[in-house]
Amino acid sequence: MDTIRLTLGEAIVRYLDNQYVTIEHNGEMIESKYVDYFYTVFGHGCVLGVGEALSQAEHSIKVMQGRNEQGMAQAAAAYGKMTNRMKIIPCISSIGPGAANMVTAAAMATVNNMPLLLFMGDTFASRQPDPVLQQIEQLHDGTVTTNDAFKAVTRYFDRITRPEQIMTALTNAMRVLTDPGHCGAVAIALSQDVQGESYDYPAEFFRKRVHFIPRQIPCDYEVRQVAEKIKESKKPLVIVGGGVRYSLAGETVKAFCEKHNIPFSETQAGKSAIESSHYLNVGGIGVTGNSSANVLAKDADLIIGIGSKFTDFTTSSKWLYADKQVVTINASAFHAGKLDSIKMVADALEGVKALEKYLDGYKTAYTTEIADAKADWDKEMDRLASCAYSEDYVPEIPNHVDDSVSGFVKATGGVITQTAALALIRKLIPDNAIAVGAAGSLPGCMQRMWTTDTRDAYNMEYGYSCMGYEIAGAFGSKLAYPDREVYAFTGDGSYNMLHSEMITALQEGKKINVLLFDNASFGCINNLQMGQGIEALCTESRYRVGDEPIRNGEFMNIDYATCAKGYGYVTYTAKTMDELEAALLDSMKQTKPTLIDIKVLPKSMTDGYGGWWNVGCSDIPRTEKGKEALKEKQEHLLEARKY
Ligand SMILES: Cc1ncc(C[n+]2csc(CCOP(=O)(O)OP(=O)(O)O)c2C)c(N)n1
Ligand SMILES: [Mg+2]
Repeated sequence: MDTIRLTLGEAIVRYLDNQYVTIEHNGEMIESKYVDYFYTVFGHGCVLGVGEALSQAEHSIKVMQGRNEQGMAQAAAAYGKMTNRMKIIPCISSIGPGAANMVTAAAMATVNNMPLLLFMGDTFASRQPDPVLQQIEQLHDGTVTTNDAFKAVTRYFDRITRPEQIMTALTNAMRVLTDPGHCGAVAIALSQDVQGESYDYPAEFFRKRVHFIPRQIPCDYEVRQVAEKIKESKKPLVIVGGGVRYSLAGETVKAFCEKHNIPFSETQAGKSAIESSHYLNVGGIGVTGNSSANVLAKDADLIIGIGSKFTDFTTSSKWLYADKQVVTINASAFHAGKLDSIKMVADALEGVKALEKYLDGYKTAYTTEIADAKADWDKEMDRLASCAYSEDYVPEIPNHVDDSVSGFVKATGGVITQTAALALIRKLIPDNAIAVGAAGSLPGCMQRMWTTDTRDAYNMEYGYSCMGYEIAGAFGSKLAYPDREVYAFTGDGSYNMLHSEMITALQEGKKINVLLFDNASFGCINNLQMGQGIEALCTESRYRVGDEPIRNGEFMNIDYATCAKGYGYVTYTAKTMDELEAALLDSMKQTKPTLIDIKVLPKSMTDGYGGWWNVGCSDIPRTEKGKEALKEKQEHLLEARKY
């Protein structure tokens, strides 16, 4: 057997440089080199091991310098998503805190089925330096390190204490990363000393490997079962989930819906699989959905979930259509089996294609309902787009501290409403621009209001809704699509949580655009708090008055444009719609990254359109509003699906 003597670090780099993936689409094989970039935050736990190999060994991988491990790994996960899982950016951190910083990102990737490969420095296998700097030292178990925290949030975890173990670990990593149904984060802990230890690896291990991403073919029995339910139904509604995007099934699902006249709604992960302007596209569904999708969902007699995991919030799955039959097409038997469905375990594209055999001349009984629901929503969109501040302005969200709006205007001078800002941004930026977001009130507004006719132009991380993904995710999206404008839609809360990869974007010469919606609040959480009758507390950025709770003071006015200017971003402050328009137009002419600090009125985000979800609340409410909230919850729970 031919062997080659390499250190563990060198073996990892050489192996990853030789991986390719391929998927069949429209009769052609699409092949992609799997690793073009490697992302690092070096520390003593990795700089001399894998770091040495990345620096010295021969390879074709571009190595990037991360700023914060969570941001780095979130950018990498976004890249995996936006390349439709055809590429990854492996990340490496040091031991201890560096590794711990990646746990959040690993969870986020796993929840969203995004491919993410993480390497973390670990304690010495030899135990000679015991404790090494940053070692946790558990008294009850000598084998536990910080890295054990990854076990709860990854689809595969391994710990390497001998250099030859990496061969099975990397084989398993590729299995998980290319698994269409259960793709997620892989974390491989590398003992600090072992990274530099060498081994006679079989040369065969490093040959070019092309990993075929299989399309799960459904079994005929399940196809017939699902087809029967569709044929019995007069008013079905399709939910397009992220699986439709990953399997490149947008065109197929669209043709299916056209042929049978079935309206389709979209989840956050499914948006931009099919064009927004399509006459059957009724838009976002669920708690963050719009009226057209939610009205039709209530009226439907069958829900057809394609590539959706039915998260309660985005699909309102346990209430909106609690009494309706659900059929599913999903590459994962786990997700397909939810909501007591009649399930078809299949790739979205193959599953939809297979149905045709049994649907004969099936057509739904819809007449004008779809167009009517869409027309109603279009009217509402026009209203939202024209919401403007005035003396007698009434905010969209009814529950607020008396001076929430006036106090904000006084402190910042900003008078822009969030809904009008979104409509203007949509009008001005290119249709193929990629919109990236994750948390706060923006995802709800955008699932309702954001439209695009360009594939893969929307990257909303709403499985984990992790604050901080917005900017990191924008950078990852830009690496995937260097020729398209990319916009991070972030609230002030998310911006403050994490924006460190702005510097990496600058360093890499990648233009991202940060749209910072500063309402000086954790706006959506303040809405939830006050909507349940709880007095505002620590959800608005107000100065503390004496020893009083953070509730009544003046609003803080932070000049984010100046902060970002210091990094080297081209920045703008927009307090009026005219200023926002001018800033957007100018930012499109720039080649450097940009940031617009948009001062948006608190409470000016969209309200609900007929969804409901169960949030834990006190069963001994102390206020009238709290009593109402509890009563409403109990009533809804009676109607809700129990499992
Ligand atoms: C990492 C993380 N921590 C906490 C939360 C809970 N959370 C959700 S939204 C939010 C506030 C968001 O504020 P901001 O970004 O300003 O958005 P707004 O609601 O004001 O639009 C918080 C704290 C979260 N989603 N992610
Ligand atoms: Mg905010």
